[in-house]
Amino acid sequence: EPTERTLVLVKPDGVRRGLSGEILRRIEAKGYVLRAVQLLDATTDVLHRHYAEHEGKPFFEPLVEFMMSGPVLAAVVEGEDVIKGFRSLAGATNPTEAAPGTIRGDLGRDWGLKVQQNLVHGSDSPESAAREIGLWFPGLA
Ligand code: DAT
Ligand code: MG
Repeated sequence: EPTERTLVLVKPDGVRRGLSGEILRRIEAKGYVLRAVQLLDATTDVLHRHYAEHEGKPFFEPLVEFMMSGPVLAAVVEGEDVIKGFRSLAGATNPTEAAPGTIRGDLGRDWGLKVQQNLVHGSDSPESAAREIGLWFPGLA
């Protein structure tokens, strides 16, 4: 079967804390390949589309605001079962509950804010990955 791709974001908290390199290191150490990487200021349009599934939830607007609080590192990551595998590397959504050994478990914490600053995003299905890669890397083959 063809190698799978996922969309990874290092969120503004991760970039701000200087953890982009550590997070990319873990991805590469696992054996996944970085196919495209860019640092950018996310627009409200891209973020509303990226998080469309959460529109209307109480944390939605604070989440979009947080995602615009600083640069985001976006990456297309390739590898066998990388969609599931990266979410496993990332750990549970809430950093307090994320297992040690995971990105969120080792490096994240609950900052007591309304939005969980959990360092990374990873696509949750092949459909999401295709949609999100098209959104963040419109020119990518
Ligand atoms: P994940 O990022 O693990 O896929 P998700 O898709 O359910 O989690 O939610 C997207 C982001 O929204 C998540 O990374 C942090 C934020 N979020 C989710 N649930 C939240 C909640 N109950 N309170 C505050 N922020 C939340
Ligand atoms: Mg999600």
